[in-house]
Amino acid sequence: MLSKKMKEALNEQINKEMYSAYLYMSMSAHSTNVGLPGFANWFMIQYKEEMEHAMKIYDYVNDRGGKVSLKAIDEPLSTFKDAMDMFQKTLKHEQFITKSINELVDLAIKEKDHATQIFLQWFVTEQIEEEGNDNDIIAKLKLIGENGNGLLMLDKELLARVFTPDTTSENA
Ligand code: OFO
Repeated sequence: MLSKKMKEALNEQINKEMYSAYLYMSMSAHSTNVGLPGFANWFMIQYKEEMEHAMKIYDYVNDRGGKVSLKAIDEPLSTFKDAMDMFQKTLKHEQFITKSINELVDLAIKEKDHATQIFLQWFVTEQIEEEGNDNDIIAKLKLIGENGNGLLMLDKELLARVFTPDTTSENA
């Protein structure tokens, strides 16, 4: 059984993951609109991953006998200066999510909730990958600078990203 505090914090995290999905869906739409199908693909896969994160927590709250309560999802930004702006905002958002996951772990430790501590380890590891991916793409965008050909080459590279469902999830 989850404590009230733990359940509320996990429900908040479901909302943050749903907002993440919404934000990346919006970046995907923007990328399509400015003629960058590879970036659009990358962000759409990111959207799917975030939905998976939300569902992972949703299932966990249910499995532990808690009640999932869904909250309103904030409206995401819909216009961006350029590709660098999208990825800098993505990195900043992921750093916020990492902080939020770390706070959940702190709470699970405080509540002596061992099951939730173990559950959250997957998210701790995932955040290393998420921030790493964003930093890699930001580094490439810095090299590209104002070079249009470079941007189109990176767009082609991002078009190759495929969605790999998480097999550890109940919804996989
Ligand atoms: Fe982007 O990792 Fe979930 O939110």
